[in-house]
Amino acid sequence: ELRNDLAKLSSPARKFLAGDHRMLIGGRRVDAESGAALEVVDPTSGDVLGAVPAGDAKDVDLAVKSARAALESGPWSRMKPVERERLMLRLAQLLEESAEELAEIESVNSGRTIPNTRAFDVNLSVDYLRYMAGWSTKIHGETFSPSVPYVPDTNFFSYTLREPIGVVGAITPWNVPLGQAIWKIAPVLATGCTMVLKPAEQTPLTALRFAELIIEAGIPEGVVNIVTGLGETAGAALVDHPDVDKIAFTGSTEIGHLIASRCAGTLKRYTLELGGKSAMLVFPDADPEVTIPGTAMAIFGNHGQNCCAGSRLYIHKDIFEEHMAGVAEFARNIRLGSALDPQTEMGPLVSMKQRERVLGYVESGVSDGAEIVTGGCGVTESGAYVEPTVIQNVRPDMKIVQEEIFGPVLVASPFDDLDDVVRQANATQFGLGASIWTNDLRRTHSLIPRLKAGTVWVNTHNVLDLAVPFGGVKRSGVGRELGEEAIRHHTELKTVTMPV
Ligand code: TXE
Repeated sequence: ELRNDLAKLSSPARKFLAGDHRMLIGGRRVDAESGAALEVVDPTSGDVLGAVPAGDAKDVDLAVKSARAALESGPWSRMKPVERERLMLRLAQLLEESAEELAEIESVNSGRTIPNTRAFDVNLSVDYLRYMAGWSTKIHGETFSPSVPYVPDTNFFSYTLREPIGVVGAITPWNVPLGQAIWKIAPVLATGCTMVLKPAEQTPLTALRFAELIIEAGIPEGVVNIVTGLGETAGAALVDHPDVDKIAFTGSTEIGHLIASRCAGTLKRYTLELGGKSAMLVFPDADPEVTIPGTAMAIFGNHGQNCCAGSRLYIHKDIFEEHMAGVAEFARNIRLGSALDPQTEMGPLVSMKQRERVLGYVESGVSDGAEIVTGGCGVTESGAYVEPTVIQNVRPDMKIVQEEIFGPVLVASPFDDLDDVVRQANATQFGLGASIWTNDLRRTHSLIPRLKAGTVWVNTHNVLDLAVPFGGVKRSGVGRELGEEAIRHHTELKTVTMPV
């Protein structure tokens, strides 16, 4: 079944999809000032699911003003951390109670299966709201005993305060839509900041449903504002707005560059979580029962639409054929289908545009002389499906080895020499993740410092822990999300000094 049967949805999800969708500004559900709207599409069929407001600079300005007011004079600014914690726990509870509805809406809009959206957009988000709620009451500065006083003969006492960074502009992508939004919302709430969220134009629906839960939880008006719209209008207006203190962005490296340069104008703070081309190094001593499904799922999980997807596979030459045969068989056995079909293991990509982009990369690989081992095609005329694809005979300079494809496409090569494979693993502009598959501890420890990546996994890949920092080096990003690092990136230090 390659189309979604929307009649099978639960009645809350059907009701939401059939209703009008509005943005959230200053605690009110509103249309765009211009009255313009954007269509939202079901990628399994290309059918239009509905429309959302096409917000622009005017709406962004209203939203930033309401975030500023909430930061400086609303009840939010006077609230004790323990009260923020209570509101966040209430929000987590409401999300948990609406889990099925939100997972269904997300699946229909993004093409990903229900087990996937339930796990990564809903359950993980519930956990993250709870985890971050705990941080609300644990944010603190440091004290300094007088040590190197600048003025002779006087002692000074100094301490630091960790204060909210201010109004945060968050811009999120479509690969894990609600999950990405809540990665941005939770630290804002924990630190007492306020925000304007601009979700990806392809997948805005769950953020708008979540807006209703934000109101229901009793989060004061203006603390979280959600403006839907295009990147070049609503997104750019948020980045350029003089009254936004920080941009938290997840998306392409290209737009990340643009945002960094625009933020320079007002010296806004920014964190960027950008693209990746994560390498996986497989050694002969590792257990094939672990490495074959492990490396295959590292790329095919979430249809390859993961920033840290294991998209380059380097296999020791002694096990190259065996490992490739296993991965190719795994790929061929993945059941493609519509997101709502319980038999489906992989749904469509997010859009036909993304499908064309991914298939374009496959074609470029073939014309550069690479060989398709399995897959390589689209599946239907109107659905955004791409077969799980494995490619070999690649050279390090090929586009398919250098650029992020963001689809179910794996490029594989054999290696012999350790120094050479480390050089190849590091030889892209990206540095988000890498994984080492071996049972040799000495080799593991010697390789970890040599891999230029924000995360190195050992005998696993793509595993995230909400308490553990996540982010990239090189052009994969700036700063870290999750864990205590997210708190640091949403606060500013204030130093206080007095004579004693
Ligand atoms: O990303 P964009 P796209 C990569 C992946 C994918 C490629 C293109 O390789 O194939 O990017 O995807 C907003 N000012 N990743 O085009 O454009 C946009 O509206 C401000 C990796 O969808 O970066 C959306 O909300 N904002 C990645 C968000 O940026 C702008 C996840 C991401 O869109 C803007 C997504 C502008 N000028 C794509 N232009 C990851 N790291 O996981 C666009 N946006």
